[in-house]
Amino acid sequence: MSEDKYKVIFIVGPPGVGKNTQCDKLVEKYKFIHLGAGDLLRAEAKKDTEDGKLINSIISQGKIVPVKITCSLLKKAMDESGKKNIFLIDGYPRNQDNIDGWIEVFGDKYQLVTSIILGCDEAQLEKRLLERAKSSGRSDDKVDVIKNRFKVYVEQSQPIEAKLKEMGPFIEVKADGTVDEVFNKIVSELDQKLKK
Ligand code: UP5
Ligand code: MG
Repeated sequence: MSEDKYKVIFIVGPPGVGKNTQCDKLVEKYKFIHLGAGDLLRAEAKKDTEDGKLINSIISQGKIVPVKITCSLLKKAMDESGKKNIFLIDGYPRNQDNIDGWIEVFGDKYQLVTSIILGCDEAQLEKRLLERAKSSGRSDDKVDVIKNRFKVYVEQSQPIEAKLKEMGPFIEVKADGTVDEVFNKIVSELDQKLKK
């Protein structure tokens, strides 16, 4: 692995599939640096700035924020934390624009260790999100916005999973078991990728 490159794992999948949940466990085990694209955007949305207002409005409709904003937040967070370990980037990329913007910013200065692609059927995910909605306080955890997030996932995010598979190694896991079952499946494949 070249030391001057950003080492990256992308973890993607539909709303509620367990990206944050699995990232918490992966960080505990491997000490990766977790960067949730949605978390960074939600933090930025709290600011009383033009970008903040735009992000707020886009997230509350379940649409995708322009890549310039998301990618610069990711790059800033990566540079602030140094290249001490692999960056676990959660919920990004989610459309072709996100991939193009990433390549524009990072060019050949990154190494894609692997993508982790999670999947699960919508009915189960909707149940999880509606349960979480009772306490999450997220503006997008509402029935109609959840439906739009799924629609955006199917129309824009799912199609670019094929691109991720072309960009580097990948792990594909059906995330419909318990949290630990899903984690164990990821770990068994991830350990192989990290050995290479
Ligand atoms: N849970 C988790 N795993 C479980 C399991 N195996 N069995 C049973 N329950 C399980 O989990 C969701 C809920 O399910 C939790 O209550 C959990 O306990 C339970 P979580 O780990 O939070 O799932 P996650 O996949 O992280 O779901 P999230 O809702 O965060 O996914 P989204 O992709 O919708 O959200 P994200 O924060 O990534 O993005 C939000 C919005 O930001 C997007 O809609 C978009 O508007 C914007 N955005 C961009 O525009 N660009 C980006 O690059 C990123 C985000
Ligand atoms: Mg999440």
